[in-house]
Amino acid sequence: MKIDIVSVFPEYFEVLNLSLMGKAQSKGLLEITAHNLRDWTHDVHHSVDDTPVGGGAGMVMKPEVWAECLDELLGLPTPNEDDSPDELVFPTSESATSTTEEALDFSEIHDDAIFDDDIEDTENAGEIADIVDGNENKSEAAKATSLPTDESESSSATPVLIFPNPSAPLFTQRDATELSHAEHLLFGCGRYEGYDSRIPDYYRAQGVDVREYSIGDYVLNGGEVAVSVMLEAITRLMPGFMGNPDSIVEESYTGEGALLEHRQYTKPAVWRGLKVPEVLLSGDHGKVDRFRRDEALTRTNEIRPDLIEALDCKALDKADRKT
Ligand code: 6GU
Repeated sequence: MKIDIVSVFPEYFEVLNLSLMGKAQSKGLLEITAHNLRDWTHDVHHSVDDTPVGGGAGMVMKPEVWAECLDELLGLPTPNEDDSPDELVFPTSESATSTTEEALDFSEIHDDAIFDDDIEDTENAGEIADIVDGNENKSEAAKATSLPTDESESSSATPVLIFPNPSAPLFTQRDATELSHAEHLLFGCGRYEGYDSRIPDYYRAQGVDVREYSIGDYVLNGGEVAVSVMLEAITRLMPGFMGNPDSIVEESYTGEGALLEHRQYTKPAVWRGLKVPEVLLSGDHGKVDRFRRDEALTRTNEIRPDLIEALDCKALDKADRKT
């Protein structure tokens, strides 16, 4: 798998030369290149950002520098700016004006919520009602934990272009599994308040498979750490990456019946007065499997009830139903 990463801090990715990722690179399984976005600037200050249109704090990464870089790495022609139409019409045409017909009455969701009067109703607001409805929520959670059916989806030679973005859908094990079959990934790390949203829009309009992902509900200073997280999740699923491929089969978040894993113990059987559960020493594999399965179910129910909600009934066995 070929991996290109663009960042204003390419040094961040030196850690990828360590451990299993480093080994995979020496084996020729992975070819990782970290590029400096500033190499595509032309001004003396090598500037990559500008103030946000519409006002607000912070800086936004400019589209021109990113586009020169991405055109080159994706092997796409850079259009002559003079020939560009005044307005490019995207397949998912987005107008800047808000539509009140589609707007949702947010009070249905949270009666006590306080909204900023300055913020206009959003265009897709109507869809939020469906999500809060619950059904959509479940299928999203189910999607997040189930394996993709079409594994060849992203294995074309054109890179899959991935932008870390705290305001994007969550990156899940399902995404990692799908992307582990890709031949070429290109990550674009944003900094500051993010990147101009027309960058992903433009490349989608060019037919590129563009993804935007968040790695969790918290804010980082930039996409670099998020890319490292996604890369580790993706590459360890590649055939030949792990010494023992069995170790990825039984893990949490894998497959239709995704549960948190049971607790783990090694020897000694008693350590500082704390005992390993008796059944694990019994040598009865049936009983051990049952114990671990029950523990996985009860722990998941306590810690991540959303995963239990998303469980496919078919993933439960008869004994599970009793617990
Ligand atoms: Cl992908 N980027 C940043 N900057 N913060 C994040 C994130 C990504 N995911 C969670 N927080």
